[in-house]
Amino acid sequence: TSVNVAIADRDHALDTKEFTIQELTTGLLSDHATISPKYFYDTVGSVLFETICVLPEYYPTRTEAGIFTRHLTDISQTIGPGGTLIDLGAGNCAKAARLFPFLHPDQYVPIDISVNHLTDSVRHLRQRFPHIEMTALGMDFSKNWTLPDEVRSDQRLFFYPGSSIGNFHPDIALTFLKKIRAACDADGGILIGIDLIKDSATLNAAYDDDLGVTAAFNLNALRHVNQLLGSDFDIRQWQHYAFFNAQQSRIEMHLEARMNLQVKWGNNHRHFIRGERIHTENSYKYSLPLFLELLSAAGFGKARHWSDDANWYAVIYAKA
Ligand code: AVJ
Repeated sequence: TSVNVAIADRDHALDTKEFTIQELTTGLLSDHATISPKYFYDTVGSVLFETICVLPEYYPTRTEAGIFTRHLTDISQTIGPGGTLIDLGAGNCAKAARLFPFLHPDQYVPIDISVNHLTDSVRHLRQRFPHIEMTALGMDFSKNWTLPDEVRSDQRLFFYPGSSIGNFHPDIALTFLKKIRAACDADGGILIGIDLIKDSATLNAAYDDDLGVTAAFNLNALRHVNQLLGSDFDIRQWQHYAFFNAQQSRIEMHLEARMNLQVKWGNNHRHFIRGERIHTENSYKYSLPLFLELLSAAGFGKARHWSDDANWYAVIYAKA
C-alpha cells in the first residue's frame, strides 16, 4: 500500500531552506542566543524524544496515558463518535491510534513537522485501520497554517496531547487556540493534554534524566543545525542545562558552552564564552483554572477535564 502524504500549500508547509538559514542565523547571532525547539526533531531527535517518553523521570507521557486508560469510555462518550480527528504533532501516531476503537473517526489527519517519521507511522496505521480515511500532512502548525480541502470541515476534533502547547508562551498559546477555534464549525472541539505545576524537584528530574537522554536530545539540536546551516558546532564543547523557572512557570532548556569557543557558518561566526548559553526550549506548566480560562478566552465555551490522582496532569475536552 502506498501512503499519500499530502504537503500543504507552499506558504503554510515546511520552511524553505532560505527561511531556515535566516531563522537559525538570527537566533544564533542575537545577544541571548536561541535555537527554536522545532530543530530538535530530525530523525534522530524524534527517536530520542520517543525514548524520553518511556523514561521513569519523564512522568507526562505515562501520566497522560494513565488518564486516557482510566477515563477512555467517559472521554469518548463526552466527545461522541465519528468526525475528523486532526492530530497536531502526531509523531508515531500511537496516541491517536489508541483512541480509534473508541472514537471511531471517519477521517484521520496526522500533522507533523518530521515528514519522514510521519510517513512511516501512517503506513503501518493504514493497514491496521483500513476503514479510516487518512491524510498525512507535513507542516509546521506553529506558523500560519490552513488545512487543505481534503480535510472535512464537519465534526473536527483537534487532538493536541503531550502538553506540547507548553512550548508556546501563554500569549502565543492563546493565539494558537483561537486559530484552532476558527478552524472548527459549531460541532468541533479540542482534546488537549496539559502538564500542571508541581514541585520543582519532579519537574527538574523530568528534564534532566539520569541516563542523559534529554541531554542527548538537547545536544542533538546542534547536530541538526550543523546539517542545516553547515555550521561547525562541536557537540563535545557543550552541555545540557535545564531548570524550572518558577516565576515564569516554565522549564527552560539551554545548551551551555563548556569553554570559550567559536562557531562558524557561511559568512558568519560567533564567539561564546565559557558558561554562555543557547536557549533551546521553554515548557510552560499551567494551573488547571488558568488553562481553562485560556480555552474560554479562545472561544471554547464548555470544557470537561480528567486528571490523575496526584493532579500532575490534565486531559481537557473543550467544545467550540
Ligand atoms: C514535546 C514540548 C511536550 O516540553 O515536555 C521533553 C519536549 N523537551 N523533554 C516537553 C521535551 C525535553 C516536550 N514537549
